[in-house]
Amino acid sequence: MKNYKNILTETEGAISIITIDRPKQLNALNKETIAELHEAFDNFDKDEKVRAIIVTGSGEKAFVAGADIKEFMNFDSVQGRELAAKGQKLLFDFVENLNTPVIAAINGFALGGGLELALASHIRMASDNAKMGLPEVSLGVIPGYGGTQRLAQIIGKGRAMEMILTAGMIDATTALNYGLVTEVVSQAELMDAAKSKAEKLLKNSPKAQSFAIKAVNASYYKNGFETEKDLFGQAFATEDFKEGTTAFVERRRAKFTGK
Ligand code: DAK
Repeated sequence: MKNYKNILTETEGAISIITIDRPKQLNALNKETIAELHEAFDNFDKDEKVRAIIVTGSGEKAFVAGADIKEFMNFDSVQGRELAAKGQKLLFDFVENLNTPVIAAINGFALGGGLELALASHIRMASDNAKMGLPEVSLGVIPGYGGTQRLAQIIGKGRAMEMILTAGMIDATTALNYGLVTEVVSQAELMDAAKSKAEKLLKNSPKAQSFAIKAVNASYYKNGFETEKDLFGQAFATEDFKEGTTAFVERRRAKFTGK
């Protein structure tokens, strides 16, 4: 297992965990951390034994308190654009379109780029002390890592507009009511709850899951119905499809290989 400077990685069975580990800076995302996250997500995604990835933050206070303000505060518009484009490509769009399902275990503040990382993940759950928001306009910028798009997609335009324009934070109960997270538990229970959510993913076809992720995402970028049809067609050519349908007919549990 590779040693990183700003993140910790571990694998338990088929579940890998990435922990952003800059607790003194409330796990703020600087360029180096984004590059390390890219590498870790990419490596786990390419490892056929890894079937679910949990991303969380170190310590009891924060998931991620945003992009590292100290790093981008002196950037000009060219550097700002470059930062946004690079960050999107390496981390946010990258995670959203990963083949392996990603669960964000939001264990405290998820602000700015931190909430945007959670929004790019496929499943979000939170501890009851979590606070979420996009405070960018309070810093004179706008969310630059897809937050204006993905927050509205997930909780609706009205609520997203209010959160973004007020730069305010919502608590875990409100996030649950908004559908921003699907489960809230105590902080002590969060990782076990995330692992048990991950376990539920393991019995299904990884190939079909990766197609489903692409099909769900497609409607937000281009004609999702066409993409769904393409991927639906492609799924018919997989071994998992054969195994899944055969197991159904034979009344046994499917043994998927991801092929
Ligand atoms: N960046 C760097 N350091 C941070 C940080 C951040 N985002 N958030 C916290 N820290 C650091 C603090 O500076 C402090 O460091 P020391 O002073 O001890 O050295 C340490 O973490 C502990 O923070 P506090 O002392 O502030 O702790 P409190 O409990 O008092 O407050 C807090 C917790 C989460 C409410 C507070 O830390 C806070 O408001 N943090 C900032 C939240 C925020 O505004 N985050 C940034 C969102 S904006 C862009 C693309 C993307 C973005 C921007 C530009 N371009 C393409 C240009 C994205 C921007 C964002 O993410």
